[in-house]
Order: sequence, then structure tokens, then C-alpha cells
Amino acid sequence: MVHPLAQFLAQGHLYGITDLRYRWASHQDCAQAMVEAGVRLVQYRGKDLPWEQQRAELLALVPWARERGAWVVVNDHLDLALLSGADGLHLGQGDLDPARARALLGPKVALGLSTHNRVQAQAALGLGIDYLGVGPAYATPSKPEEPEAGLGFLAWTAKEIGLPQVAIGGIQWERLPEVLNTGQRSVAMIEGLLGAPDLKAQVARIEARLAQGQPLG
Ligand code: TZP
Repeated sequence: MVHPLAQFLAQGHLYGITDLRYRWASHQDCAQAMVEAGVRLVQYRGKDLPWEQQRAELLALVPWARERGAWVVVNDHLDLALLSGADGLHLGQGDLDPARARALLGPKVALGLSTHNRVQAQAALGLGIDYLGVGPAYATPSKPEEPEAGLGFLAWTAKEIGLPQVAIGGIQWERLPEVLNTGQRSVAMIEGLLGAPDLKAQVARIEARLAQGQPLG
């Protein structure tokens, strides 16, 4: 069965990721601002915070978002995803083994995995993963250690890998046409979303553009 959160990504939507480089004092505030602006899927990426603080923020955020019809995915921490009742867990390469995570999570929590090349994307099949992050589409200061995977990788994954996907990495409003041209339908963003002066207007125009799908011709 396709998890509803993965189904949502397969349909073409915006996936917002929290970050403290902008105007929000906490990841919780940042996530809440995104939900209030209309984002329906947010990743809590409080990587550098003490575990206790992430726990407290997630315990407040998850039910708050659920009441408003938004999903919360937790980055990296399986224990925090489980104890907060989050909708999903997102793992990077080198985090917890995805097959093991799947076994511990049970079927209800969506499991996402970041992939940066064809070997990783192919290897993700059969591990119980619900959706793939594919990128970086472009080199990005938000993840400087990860070299650009490029639009060719996005196109290959869209065509060859039968899992819901979300394109990520350096995606700005101006780049949406060429990202959608690869066959990818959803985009995950930090800078292209949180860096916008009017968050609500940015969410609205991105969602409207994604709803149109691939450019014609
Ligand atoms: N994983 C791959 S690229 C990236 C992550 C978390 C950063 C995305 O941020 P931005 O600012 O949209 O490039």
C-alpha cells in the first residue's frame, strides 16, 4: 500500500524543511510558520539541537500540525519520530539502516530516504521505504558537503525507480520549470521557501506551479 504521505508527494506538492538561518527562533516556530502559510508536509530538521529540546518541540508540534491537516516528518531520529507520534521519519545515507528502521517503525509511519546517485536509488527498492529524496538537484549552501547530483539523476530516478519521490537541493522558484521537466513532481525546499519575503505567497505560487505539472513542449 502506498502511504498517504508518499501518495501526496507522488501527486506533486511542496515539502518544507525547517532551518534556523532565517527569521525563526526555533525549528518549532519555523515549522508552524510554514504550516500557517499553507505547507502541508514539513520536515523537522533540528539536527544540531539537544535531543531533549527536539523532543519537547516535537511533542508540541506534531499534534498542533495534525489539527491543521499537516504532516510532520522527523529528520534522522527514529526514537523522536516514534515518541512524538510523527507521521514520518526521514533518513540520510549513513543514518540508521532503513530496513531496520522500517521494522521498528511499523507500517503507519512513513519512511523517507535521501539518495544522491543511481546506486543508492536502486538499492532503496525493497527496503520498505515509502518515498525517496533525490538530489541535490543543484549544489546548495544548505548542504555544502553534498555535491550536486544534477538534473540527469532526477530524470533517471523519475523514470526508473518506482517509488514516490521528492526533488531537493538548491531548488528556487526560477528553477521549477527545469526541475519539473525531469519528470519529478514534488520539491523539498529550504532557501527557496524560507528565504522568500512573503512565505504565504511563495507557498501559494509554488503549489500552483506544481499542480500544473510538467511544462508543455
Ligand atoms: N538534502 C539534500 S540538499 C538539502 C538537503 C537537506 C538542502 C536543501 O536546502 P535548499 O536550501 O533548498 O537547497
